[in-house]
Amino acid sequence: MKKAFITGVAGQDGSYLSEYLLKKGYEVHGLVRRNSVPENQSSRLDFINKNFHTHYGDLLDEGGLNKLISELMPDEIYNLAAQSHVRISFDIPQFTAKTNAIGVLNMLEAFRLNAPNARFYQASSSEMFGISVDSDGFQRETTPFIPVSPYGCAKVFGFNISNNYKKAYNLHIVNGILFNHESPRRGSNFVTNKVVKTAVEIKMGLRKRLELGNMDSYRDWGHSKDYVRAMHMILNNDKPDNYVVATGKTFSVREMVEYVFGKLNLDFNKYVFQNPKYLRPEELPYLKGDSSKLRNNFDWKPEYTFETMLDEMIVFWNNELG
Ligand code: G4F
Repeated sequence: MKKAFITGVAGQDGSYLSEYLLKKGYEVHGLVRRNSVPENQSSRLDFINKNFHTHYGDLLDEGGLNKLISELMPDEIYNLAAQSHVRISFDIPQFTAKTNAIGVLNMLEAFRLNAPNARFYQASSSEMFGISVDSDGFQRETTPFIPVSPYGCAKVFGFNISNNYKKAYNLHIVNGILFNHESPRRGSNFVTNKVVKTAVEIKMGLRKRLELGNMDSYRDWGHSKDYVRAMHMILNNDKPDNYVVATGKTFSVREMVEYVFGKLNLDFNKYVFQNPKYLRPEELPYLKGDSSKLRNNFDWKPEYTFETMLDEMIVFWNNELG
């Protein structure tokens, strides 16, 4: 039985990845940051079975990471934990940099010193590209990074240090450069789930308005379930390498809002307003990923479309709130 260790296990991707690996027969161990509201730690983990175990810890607690990895001796390590909200990274830049940059280094050291024969997946992000776009309108593995947020800057460090460790110490380390990915399990302060949840509340008469920031940015939105499959494939290839994971299609926030409200037979112009508090000091205006490298090397393509992903989220909130 293969053993996986996942940091950020209580998050959207951590929970879907755990389910995916448990189905494949893995023993799964997850790192959970202690929170005073226990439901916040376990709400996405209700699939718990006998091969699933959680451990308290934090990416900034090197001693704890060393202890856990030396005790567990996992075959696969997925470093998904992060301060994952881009706008909030402007409010807490030092904490974001510590967690998303030094936290990666702490994990790499715990892995290198205790379980160097394991394989290590680093959750890198399309936010690293920032304002950089190739002339054909795509971002890909060779596109330079020009990050525009403390989050993006810290993720670039995580990407660079993991590549450095791979070469310097001959370790099996891979990066998935994931574009935005959503699901009913997405935190409701990210734009897709905020829009879907609030639109359903408006439809039910529970709310009157939706306040957003910039509606003119474009994102390449996929589904988290499709993307955790890619994580596993990338890590299990014998040649460690870095891959973009994306749908190759881009939509503006406004188009996404229009689709969701339209599905609920609502005219979004009547309900959606801009609130400057949701604007960012610097915005990433446009993302569209070219995942040809991944698609040419592996049997991967997304099962969800932009529309089926949002439809699933609408059904979820209708059931949850209904
Ligand atoms: O949903 P978002 O907060 O996602 P963002 O900033 O693109 O970051 C996500 O994707 C990254 C991958 O590129 C990940 F690395 C990162 O961890 C995270 O998962 O915002 C999407 C867009 C932005 O342009 C934002 O300005 O929606 C715009 N937006 C407009 N109004 C809003 C809002 N975003 C949020 N969160 N809340 C709003 O009210």
